[in-house]
Amino acid sequence: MRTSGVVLPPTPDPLAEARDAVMRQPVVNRELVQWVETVARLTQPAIVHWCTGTEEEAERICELMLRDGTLQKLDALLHPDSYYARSNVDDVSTVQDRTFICSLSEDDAGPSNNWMDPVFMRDLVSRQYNGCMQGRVMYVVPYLLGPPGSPAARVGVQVTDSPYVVANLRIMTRIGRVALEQLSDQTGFVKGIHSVGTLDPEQRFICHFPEEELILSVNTNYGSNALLSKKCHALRIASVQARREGWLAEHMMIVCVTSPDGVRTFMAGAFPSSCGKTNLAMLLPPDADLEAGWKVEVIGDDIAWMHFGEDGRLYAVNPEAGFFGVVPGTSRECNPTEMKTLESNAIFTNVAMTEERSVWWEGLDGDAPEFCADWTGQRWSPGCGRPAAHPDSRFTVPATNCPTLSAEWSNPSGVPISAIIFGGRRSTTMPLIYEAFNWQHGTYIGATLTSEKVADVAGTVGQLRFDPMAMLPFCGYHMADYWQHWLDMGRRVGATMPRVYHVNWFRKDWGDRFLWPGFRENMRVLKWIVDRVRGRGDADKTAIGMIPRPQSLSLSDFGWTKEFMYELLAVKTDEWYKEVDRREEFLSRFSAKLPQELLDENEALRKRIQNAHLRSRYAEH
Ligand code: GTP
Ligand code: SPV
Ligand code: MN
Repeated sequence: MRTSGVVLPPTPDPLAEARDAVMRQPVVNRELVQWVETVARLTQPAIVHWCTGTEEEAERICELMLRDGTLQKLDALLHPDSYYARSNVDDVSTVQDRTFICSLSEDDAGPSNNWMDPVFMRDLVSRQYNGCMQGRVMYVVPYLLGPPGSPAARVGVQVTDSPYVVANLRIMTRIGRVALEQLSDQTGFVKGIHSVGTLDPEQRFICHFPEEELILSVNTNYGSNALLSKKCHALRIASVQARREGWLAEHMMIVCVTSPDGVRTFMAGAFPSSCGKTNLAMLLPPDADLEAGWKVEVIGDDIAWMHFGEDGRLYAVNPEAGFFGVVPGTSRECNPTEMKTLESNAIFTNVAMTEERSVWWEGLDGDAPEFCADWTGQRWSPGCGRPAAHPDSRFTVPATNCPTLSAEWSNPSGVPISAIIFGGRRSTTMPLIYEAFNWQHGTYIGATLTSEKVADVAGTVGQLRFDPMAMLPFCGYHMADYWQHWLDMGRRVGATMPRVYHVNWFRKDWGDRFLWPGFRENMRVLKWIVDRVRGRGDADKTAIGMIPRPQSLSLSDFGWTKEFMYELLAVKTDEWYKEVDRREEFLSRFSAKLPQELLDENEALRKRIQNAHLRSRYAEH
């Protein structure tokens, strides 16, 4: 019996091979075998390849892609074991308008999701799948989300005709044997089918069937449209499971902050896409803090699954095993740890490639190359008027590449979370940091999280968008039910919820410059949070929440003026009046199911701002 392999000629009966391959796996799950057979009958591949996750398998798959030009090898000295890839020019980001929640009831998807009838959608996508893998390989990729042996871990199986997806999934999750080992004949698993198809953006569909725990994706080969383990499974499907089972599946990074006395504080942080999770997770403390013994370590950079422990606290695991991070803006100056993480074993997609087979992007340290090939393959030179790297170009690297990866990252029990941090890009209104009064207030702060749009291809910069808990594109069910679930979690008997914070690294001065240096200096904010959760740290009670006194952030060593610190931490009532009105309008879009508590919080905030305004007027006279 020959082993399955991508370089071998087509077998006459791919299904027989699938059956044989799965019989050689440690556990046989009949449902899995039958499902794979059904998919193969529909898509008609020449070969069915069950991924085992070995080095040799990865090498063979990459070899195949080097030959057909999907991948290019980067210079072995500059970027050991790293590859360069380009996606189709109209397949470059996740696409909200092609993403569907196909729950049985439209009301379960809610106003912030695109809903489609599950029977209609399954039929439509199945027609796209019909014979779509003829003459090619169908890869079956069992993957594990979460640390092996963890009660929080879940299995998914993605069937795909894209070797590029297999190579990325292998970095992003634990694939092959380790996943099948967690799968007995009784355990359920999330099913995902993906085909590159024609890449026609008009026929692109990313569909989620929460009741069936099924994901269908077609005519795309980029990012989490195609790597179904990430947003489709670990957030959209998992958020539905989490609600049903009493846990949280969140778009959050996870870090461990160790203070000089050796105490570890675990924090989770939800920032909308491209707003700083990876950078905060890989934060290198300023030299003075390093010398004093402070340490920040990564547990996750994008997704957190949080379950109650026996002590009533929330314990987080990172379901992923790699980072799929934003490239532009990454530099040694801003984030040396992130740059070290990228040194080897990386796949870069949609950045620019230089003559010496190195990569380049906007924001990288040093000068731009005289010329290079841009993300579309065209000749590029500085000043030509186009970016060389696509604004959402990304890298894929194994988590173990990161020099500051915490030993706790694969702890099956997860880590106890003391603080949840929300933050978006706000040029006004939001102070550097504030603390919620309690869980309900924190839930309200998360539910009304906003961010200004960054420069993208559509070119609508600066527009303010609500992105509740950074989950707007990723919540697999009705947003108001999701807020209710957050409130219910806090009311569970014996629950000790984390404290909740809101940060803003992006407040600007009159000259449109960032007030705050950000990056390594964000450590000052993390240290204040550590102080607060340990019952210390000075704070003033304001209308919006608890705000640090400037001295408790030790800002004076910046040599900044009082006025400057005021700009950074001020709560300006005129700005907050507008904010409260915007929030009311946003919350009311979820009217029928909206928890009353959130409206109450908004009204209470309005009153506190009015009172603060009156007090300040009174003080003036
Ligand atoms: P997703 O992977 O899309 O979920 O994004 P993310 O939240 O992990 O964002 P990431 O850390 O990759 O940051 C995205 C962009 O924000 C990059 O261009 C960074 O340079 C920029 N950024 C991150 N942290 C800071 C900061 O503290 N200050 C400033 N000014 N920019 C920052
Ligand atoms: C995000 O957009 O939040 C990402 C990138 O992390 S992707 O996984 O493609 O959605
Ligand atoms: Mn993300």
